Amino acid sequence: SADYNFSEIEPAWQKFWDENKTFAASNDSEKEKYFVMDMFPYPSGAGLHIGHPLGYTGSDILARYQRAKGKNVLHPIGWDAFGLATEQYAIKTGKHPRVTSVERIGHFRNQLKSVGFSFDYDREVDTTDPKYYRWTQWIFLQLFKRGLAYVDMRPVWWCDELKTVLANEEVIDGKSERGNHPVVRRNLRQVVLKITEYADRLIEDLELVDWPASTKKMQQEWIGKSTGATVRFGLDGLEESLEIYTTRPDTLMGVTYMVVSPEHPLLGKLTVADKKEAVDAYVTAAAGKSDLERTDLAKEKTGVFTGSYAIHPITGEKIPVWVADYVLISYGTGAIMAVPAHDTRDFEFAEQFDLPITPVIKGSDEDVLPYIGDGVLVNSGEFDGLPWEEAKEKITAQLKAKGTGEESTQYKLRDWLFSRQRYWGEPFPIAWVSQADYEAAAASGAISDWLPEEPVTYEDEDGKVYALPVPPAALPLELPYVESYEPAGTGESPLKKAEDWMEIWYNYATGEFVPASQEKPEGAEWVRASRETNTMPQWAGSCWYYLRYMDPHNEELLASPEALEYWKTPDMYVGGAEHAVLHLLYARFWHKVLYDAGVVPTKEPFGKLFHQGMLLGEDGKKISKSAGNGVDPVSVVNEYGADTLRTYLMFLGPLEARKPWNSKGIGGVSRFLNKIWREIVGKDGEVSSKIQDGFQDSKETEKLLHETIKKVSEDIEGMSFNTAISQLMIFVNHLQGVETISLATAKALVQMVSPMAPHIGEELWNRLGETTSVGLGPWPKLDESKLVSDEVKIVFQVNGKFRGQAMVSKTSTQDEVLALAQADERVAAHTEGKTIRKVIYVPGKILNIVAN
Ligand code: ANZ
Repeated sequence: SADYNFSEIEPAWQKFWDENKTFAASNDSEKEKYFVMDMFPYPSGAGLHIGHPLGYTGSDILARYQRAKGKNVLHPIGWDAFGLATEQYAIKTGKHPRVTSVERIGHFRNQLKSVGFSFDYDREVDTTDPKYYRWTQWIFLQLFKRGLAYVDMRPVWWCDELKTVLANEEVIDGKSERGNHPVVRRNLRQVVLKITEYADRLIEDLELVDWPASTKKMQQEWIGKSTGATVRFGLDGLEESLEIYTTRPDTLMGVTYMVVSPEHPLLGKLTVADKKEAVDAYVTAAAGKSDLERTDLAKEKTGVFTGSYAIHPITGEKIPVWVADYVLISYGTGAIMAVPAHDTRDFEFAEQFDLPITPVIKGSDEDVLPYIGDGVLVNSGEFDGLPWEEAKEKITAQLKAKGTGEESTQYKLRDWLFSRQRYWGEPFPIAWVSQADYEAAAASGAISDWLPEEPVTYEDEDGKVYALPVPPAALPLELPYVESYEPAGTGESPLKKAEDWMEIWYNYATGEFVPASQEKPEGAEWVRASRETNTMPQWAGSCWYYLRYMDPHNEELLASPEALEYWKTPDMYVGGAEHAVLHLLYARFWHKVLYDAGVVPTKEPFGKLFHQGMLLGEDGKKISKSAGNGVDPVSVVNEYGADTLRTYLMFLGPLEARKPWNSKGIGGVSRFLNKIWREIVGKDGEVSSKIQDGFQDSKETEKLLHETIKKVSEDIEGMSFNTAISQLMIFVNHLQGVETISLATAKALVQMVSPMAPHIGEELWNRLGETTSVGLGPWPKLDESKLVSDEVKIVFQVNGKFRGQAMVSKTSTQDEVLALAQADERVAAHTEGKTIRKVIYVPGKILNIVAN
């Protein structure tokens, strides 16, 4: 039709892309590769959120641009479909998560397609597909055999209402972040991964990646490496000593009291009879608080004196030992030496309980306490006058000589609690067996490659049980179907209900199993076993999905070595900063394990990372259901078209900026696309008569065209899409004012618009006579020589006086310039009726006519 009718052309081109697999990446290509990836969505009940097309449009523009530039582009999508969101949606709707997952994925895929993303849908991954999680389980076995997995009783936050364990980050003021329900500490058996073994590499290798500085810093702080000393203080009247960790051994002479955390194993012994009641009450109260609350600087300090004293390792003085919840059991040794003169928390505590405050570091005369800065030692006996850095070493050395302390490095990073008491997750590929059966399996050699040096065990009611890995060839270990997947109130996984799966006769050589209720099959490899009741957390599937995209249908390997070598890692990874810590840290950890295992050729999974900023509601507030300030991308597509939504999302401001949605501006972008349409399509629906094949564009048009090619290309590569669009707007405005344009220029315009607005791009490309997809290029070629103008300004003078000026070609002859000058009205007015005596021409500057 003659008019821009997005609701007609958009579905038509989407169908074309689907049918022609226009955006399929090839694993067998001579072309340079380009891998651009989004953080994949979890297809929850709510469907597409405006934040999805925001980031996804940015990466899609980049993908389309690189494809048009001739690269072999891998731009995949997948579904992070295990986890709480899907499970809860299932519980709410009464439909099994298997069913709802498939439904939600289908719905989500359709919504994404309606926005016109150039994903290679043949490479979709779904973390809940056994063909996918077979490899998630396989990677777990890699961790298992390297001794990086173990089982432990862990105090975890338990929420009765949600019937689940929560992470520290999910607990705020003793309530669940979601729903605000009360939480309690509970000891549950957990599978734990030794991410702490990789702490140093996870810090060091941040140097290898091109990430936002703030994200690198957050990773560093999360790992929280600090160096100091552990010091053992003797205890008055007790055999044990109290070990503390400090980053400031230089302040040892300023210790005026000690603190143990409420969970400290020595607290019972330290507490004297008449303090017992108060200490017990205090410990109970502390159990209900989160770490965040306990260490909150703004909160009033609380604590109780235990009645016991520690002995200072240098002075031999008696120092009171307190219990207080600002000391956490999970960090250092769970006990501290308190130096109120130089530590803010200790200072507040000392003020609160009237404990002595002894300054031992002097910066200047005006130091106010607590003084946190550097300086020299005072009130420190033999160490007086030493600069603090030197004092750290001297004091640590003296402690070491006495055997009461040594240098020590601590990390905030804890081992990764890698299990959930939930149904909708990957089953652990292990079987719990007796010690005798474990030893028999080990001796048989059947799975010796996959056994850790130290067996993974835990203490069951009936004794110790041992974890045998499922032979990799028997993977996946499929999640059994259960009717009722609601979590049990006991903290046990609903998997317990799948009794025929849980209690089994198990063949350790083949991984086969039959229900324990049946007769034991023949053969020495058949042993009695139980499955693990926990499932993996949702992080598992998202730790390695970028690798599966490279070779998603491989039945033998996670991905072929050739595919891994060719695609390496994403050249660009786009996603929200909310994943700056955990997802990225976990994925980096797994990647390094796979690197150590020789599976991947690179040390880091994501060389380049970009965070899109948060899109706020029209009211400038964070979009939320309760605020009712959401923007539904699908209704914007229906009203204005996907191309307008995409272009507008990018035009709102820098992609990385946090900014509000503004429905007022969308009409302007819609008009911009209409204007482009009008430039190319005539009133009769044919190519506009303004466009002529072979026409020589004016110098001005040529120059602006090449300026636009340069700016749009550079801006897309630099993820600066709003400025690329502005430049296109300038160019289109210019073209509007021009009578005729060449077909080549029209095509260049269409090509440059199409990464942002691909449907109108395809349509106009096609109408201009092209038969292949605009997405496959070619991208317009920049001619640098066109950027510099070949015209110069010449000033016209008559008898030495300024009478006018004009732009003329640098190659113009004197006669040509003179003709131009004489055509100028003001020059003509001063030469009229006179005789030209002489012409003085300075090329590039002036033309002076001497006349009388
Ligand atoms: C004495 C001291 C003097 C300290 C001073 C600080 C300043 P970072 O740097 O974060 O590693 N600490 C140690 N273990 C703790 C625990 N389990 N819970 C709460 N606080 C703990 O922090 C290390 C410092 O935090 C340690 O150094 C200790 O206080 C405290 F002028 O020891 B310091």
